[in-house]
Amino acid sequence: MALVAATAFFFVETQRVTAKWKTSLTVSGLVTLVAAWHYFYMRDVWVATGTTPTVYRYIDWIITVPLLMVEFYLILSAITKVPAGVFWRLMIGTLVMLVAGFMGEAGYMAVWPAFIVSLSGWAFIIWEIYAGQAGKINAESAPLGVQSAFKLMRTIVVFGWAIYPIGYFLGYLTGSGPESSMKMLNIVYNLADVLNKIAFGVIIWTVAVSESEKSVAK
Ligand SMILES: *C/C=C(C)/C=C/C=C(C)/C=C/C1=C(C)CCCC1(C)C
Repeated sequence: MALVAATAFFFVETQRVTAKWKTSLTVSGLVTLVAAWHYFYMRDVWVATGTTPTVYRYIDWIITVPLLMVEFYLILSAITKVPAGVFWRLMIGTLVMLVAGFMGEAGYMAVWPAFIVSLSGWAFIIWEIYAGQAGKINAESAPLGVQSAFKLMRTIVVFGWAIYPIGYFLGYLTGSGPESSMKMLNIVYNLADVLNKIAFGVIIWTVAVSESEKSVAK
């Protein structure tokens, strides 16, 4: 329900910001919309079968995580010209991370190797937004307001996103009973989504509003 409310908020607030920031806010709203919809499916699976709704969770992630990654590209594009390579590196890292994670969780691959491959996809994304071209463009060409939003967003990608591999580890790699660890896995993933989808969107909203007000003032 928080995801539904956040969706309404982001869409309505697009009216308040200048044209080049509208896309970023629309994407934030799409992320929470797609996730809310999948949570209804996930809840039904959980209630009906008592099992982890892995397939719906990953259908959600394969749509929403690339959209979250695009936000880095979009907020930089709102202020300067960004080469397409930045976009593609973020997408490739995301796909490696999610496809390997799915194969591990769904039983198509052993859980440990899948974990390692998935971690390396995530590491690649982190490298791009800190030390790679995306990080450099931010440091060199972005106004201060955008820089601080970019930095907060990438902190979320490190610490907020770390919750998922921890959940995977607790759910699959600790060797406790499957029943109790599945509950843990789902609680951890659910809480992580609140932070990484709603709070992430709110950061973008903050910079979109403040940058828009600046350009109106000028
Ligand atoms: C809105 C949903 C988000 C931001 C989901 C993010 C998911 C991850 C960062 C998942 C990462 C994983 C690893 C790094 C290793 C283990 C397998 C995953 C897929 C849980």
